[in-house]
Amino acid sequence: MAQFEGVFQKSKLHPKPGGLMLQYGTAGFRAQAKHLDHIMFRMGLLATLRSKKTKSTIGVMVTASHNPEEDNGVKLIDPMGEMVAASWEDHATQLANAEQESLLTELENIIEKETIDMNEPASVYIGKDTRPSSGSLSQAVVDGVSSLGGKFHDYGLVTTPQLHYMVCCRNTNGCYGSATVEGYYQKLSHAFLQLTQNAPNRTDDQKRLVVDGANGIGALKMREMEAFLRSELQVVLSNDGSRGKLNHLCGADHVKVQQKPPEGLTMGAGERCCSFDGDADRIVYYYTDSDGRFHLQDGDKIGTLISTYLKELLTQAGLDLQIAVVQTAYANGSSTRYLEDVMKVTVCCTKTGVKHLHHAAQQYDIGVYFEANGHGTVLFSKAAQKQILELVKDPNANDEKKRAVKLLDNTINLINQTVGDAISDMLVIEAVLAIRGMSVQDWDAIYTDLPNRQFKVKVSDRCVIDTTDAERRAVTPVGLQEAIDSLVKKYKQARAFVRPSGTEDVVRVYAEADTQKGADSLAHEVSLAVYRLAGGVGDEPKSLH
Ligand code: NG1
Ligand code: ZN
Repeated sequence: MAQFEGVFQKSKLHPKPGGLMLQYGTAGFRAQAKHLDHIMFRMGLLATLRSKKTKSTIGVMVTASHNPEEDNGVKLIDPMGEMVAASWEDHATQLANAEQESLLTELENIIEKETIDMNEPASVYIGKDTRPSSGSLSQAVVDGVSSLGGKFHDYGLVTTPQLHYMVCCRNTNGCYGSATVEGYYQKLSHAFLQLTQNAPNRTDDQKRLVVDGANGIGALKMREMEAFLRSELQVVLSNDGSRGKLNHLCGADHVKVQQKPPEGLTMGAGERCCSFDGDADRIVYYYTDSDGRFHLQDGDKIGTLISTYLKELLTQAGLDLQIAVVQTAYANGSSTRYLEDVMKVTVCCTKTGVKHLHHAAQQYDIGVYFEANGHGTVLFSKAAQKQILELVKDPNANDEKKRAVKLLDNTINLINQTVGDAISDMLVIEAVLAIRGMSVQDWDAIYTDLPNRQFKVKVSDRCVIDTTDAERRAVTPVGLQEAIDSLVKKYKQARAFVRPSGTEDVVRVYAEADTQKGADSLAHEVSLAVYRLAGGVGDEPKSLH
């Protein structure tokens, strides 16, 4: 234990409140910021061990994404920029919950289980969002890394996807790009400018985009990036953090869940608008029509737009690559039907949580994955990228093929393949709309969403709900699925499911039907079934109407 004396001494400065238990959930640890100092120190320790184990740089991002400003959280990033391996999530939970006196024992358990050579060097990249608590919490991560003798690079304020990008750049020795914020802007803007050359004669109106920065880090980074885009995208930035509170009545999550525009945004009729979330790894688009009706283009519409565009390019380029769209149970039924029946692309459904979608997307030549809430990206297999690059260089390819494959190549460079990225996704969408000469209304008209509603139900223990079939059916408690089935039968084109949240202490209820009234009423009836059969607490769920 002598080698860990420094850790032991330092850990006293980041004591764990006795009895506090937290779990590494869907998106790392999340809680009120005041409970997280010891977690950050310990995640600094764990990232250092992970770095020694993988002989690579590991990332630690301090953020609570779309949660309220008072919360905070932390996510670990693996060598290729992906979420940390599942087995290490368990180590994270163990280490986080060890009482002060057993911290070193827990650390040694992990070292032993993973056969880590402590003589290996370690390198950790650290980033943080704009929350007031993020500064001191990221300092606690630094303390953790240094107390185990690891090296760190603190990028300070960056979006979550920027940090994922840096980690990937570092571990591919620059093949993915240069590991600086400037390198990120250069790579993406270069690809964007190349793509928009295929859409000449655009008016300033067409280049204009209203962006809701959720009063967070995405707004700061958009400002920095603007000059690189050379007016090919003319961003009108709102909720830039100069006045409003982070994620408060704004941001992608608010817009998606409330199905209405954020506050603090001036929207002209028909004007293209988008919202980032608090750490800029999610995006949704929207507009209001001339009757003042709000139209949302969520992750499903984004996935559809991008996969349709890519499929068309593959056909033009004559490339035989399999493209698939990965969704979750929250995907609107209309989007799934459109993709399968009209576009004839493979659709696959996974459990909620980016890591599940990411993993499924890796199984295809081209895997487009988006959660309905706007988190997503596109993965190109190594073989697919190789075929595309070879065709780019092929002197015998005809003009149509050449044009298509160049577009594919630039699109690959514009996409942040490590993780969903609001800025990168926004640029891809803007480029696709420009190249295809589509307005936001044309995009919206690809298919019509089924009306839907999401509710939350508080229960005493949300773990009593166990699900199967990519969370579309409840296995326990007894009788719940039967109750849902018979409720669904009462409505037309209806579907409903329930699952315990991985980020909040609630059960989530989702319903869709042929009318909004039907979806609302079905969601309410299912909420009541959850409340009654799964140990609801507090007031009974109330009807919206
Ligand atoms: P939970 O709380 O497990 O539903 C939410 C989102 C996920 C994902 C994570 C991480 C919904 C219904 N769920 O998970 O899609 O984004 O947060 O941020 O939107
Ligand atoms: Zn986020």
